[in-house]
Amino acid sequence: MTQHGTAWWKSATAYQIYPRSFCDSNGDGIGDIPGIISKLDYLQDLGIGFIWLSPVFASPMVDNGYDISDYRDVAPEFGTLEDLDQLIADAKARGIGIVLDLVVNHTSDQHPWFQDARAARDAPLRDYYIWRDPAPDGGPPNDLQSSFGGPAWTLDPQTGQYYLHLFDRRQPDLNWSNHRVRAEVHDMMNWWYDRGIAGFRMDVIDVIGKEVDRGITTNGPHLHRYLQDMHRATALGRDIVTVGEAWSATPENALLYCGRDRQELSMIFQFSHITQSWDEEHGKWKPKDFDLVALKRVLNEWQAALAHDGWNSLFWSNHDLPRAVSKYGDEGVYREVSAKMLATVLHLMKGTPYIYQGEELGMTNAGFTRIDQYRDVETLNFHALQMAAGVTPEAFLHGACANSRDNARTPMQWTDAPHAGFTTGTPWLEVTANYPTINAAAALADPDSVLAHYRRLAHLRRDLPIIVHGDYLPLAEDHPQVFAYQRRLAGQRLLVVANFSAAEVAFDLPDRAAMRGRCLITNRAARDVAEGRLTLSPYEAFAILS
Ligand code: TEU
Ligand code: CA
Repeated sequence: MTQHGTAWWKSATAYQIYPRSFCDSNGDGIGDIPGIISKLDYLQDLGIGFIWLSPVFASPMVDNGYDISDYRDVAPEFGTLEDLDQLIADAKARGIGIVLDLVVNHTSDQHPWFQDARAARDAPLRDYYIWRDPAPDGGPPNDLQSSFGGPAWTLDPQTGQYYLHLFDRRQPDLNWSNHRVRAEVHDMMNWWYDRGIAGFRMDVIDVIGKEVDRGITTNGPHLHRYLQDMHRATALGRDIVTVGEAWSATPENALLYCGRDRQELSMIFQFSHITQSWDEEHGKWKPKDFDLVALKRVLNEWQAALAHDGWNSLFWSNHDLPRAVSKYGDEGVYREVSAKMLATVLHLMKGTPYIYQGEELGMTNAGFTRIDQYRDVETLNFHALQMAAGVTPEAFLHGACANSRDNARTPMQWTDAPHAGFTTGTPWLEVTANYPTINAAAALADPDSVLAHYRRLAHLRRDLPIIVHGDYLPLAEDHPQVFAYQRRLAGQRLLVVANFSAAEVAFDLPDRAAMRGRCLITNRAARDVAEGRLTLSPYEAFAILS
């Protein structure tokens, strides 16, 4: 095993916290850092190795903190810098690292840099952002579109030029081709590293190398040079983890980000298993069922691409996506068993698994059916655009109910008390109605809960090198209901079989995969033998080790 092979973040289970919705300590309806500190015992008991904390920095909160106005301070609704230092220290004392969210493709329009830049064409920091003259007809310089709908350019009347924003107009893009911008980011990252954080998750990092005049945003010509410069200036000599959000990444270019000789990132979040179930034309706003064969193909391709170099990050959900059990499992009678099945399949693959807060309880989509229940800027922007384009409110809400980002942002369900024990005040976003049954207190009291299953998986990963380092061999790739694979390390073998359907399924295990051993984990009756024709219960999943 090489040094690279034994990095601490490979045997860790990660946990993502969306601070606004995790735990409110002071009754203002907004989750905060003292609230997170009060739940560290819960997270330690779950067995996690690091927390990815969505942004807690000063922000006008247009995009819940993904619009930062001061990279070196904490938003008052989340607490103080001292609270964050305390969180870093208290987590470290429990063997948990804190990974902060690096949102540097753009700032808030309230950031002092943008305030300076927009004041005049010759402002000292003008070139920190991306400005272009209007097209001859006065319109935007080109037809680049914002991820949140509409043109990616907004005219700033003060100076008569357009500025670029790949997200909301209140999130202007930084000009990464300016070396002063890059140096500012590096300084800021080192300032945080010196405070003891364990790493950074890097927001939309695949767009920083853009060349807007050629219409290139993702995977631009300068991307990897910037990432290598960043690594050299900040990460070198530190034992940290970095994970880049890269919607455009493919198995073909993945190693450019995370290959061992690249000196760029530890791993990336790739999204091809997510987007394969999006509508080709209307994206996520027109819900489509996922196809298990396609899903397996994509995940298996990523396993193959990073089999000997690089590293996968494994996730079903995050703060931008629907709840895992709602999307890939069953919200009804099989909720718990299907949530455990999904966890089993994901956590026993090769890579670092990420649990999104509440997933370990089998939390479900919000399922809001009225537009006034939504708070997410992306949902509200698209709603306005689609209404203007003549889409019916029902059609839009049908899509939002399945895929709006607010589905995963409802408050964490701690207890069966009012507002799920998240707050004593009024939560900023409605609590999901099922909290009296789905909550952490109930899960902690039940040895068979989804939570207990996640805890087992995290502990197995810590104890068994085959889960971390074993080779991955896909099985039954064309089976329409079953996800199965084998892991191998030295003389050991691990078999994982999962039924992705609510029906009983007959599954002929290939002879080469037949197993007799020890049942490591299951959501049904224990099996220690698997050979020949297996009859799998609805959503059954098991793993056998020999
Ligand atoms: O997300 C990137 C991004 O492209 C998403 O907006 C995505 O297109 C959409 O949500 C898919 O459902 C990152 C953050 O994770 C997100 O929360 C931010 O809003 C966005 O960047 C801008 O910072
Ligand atoms: Ca609060």
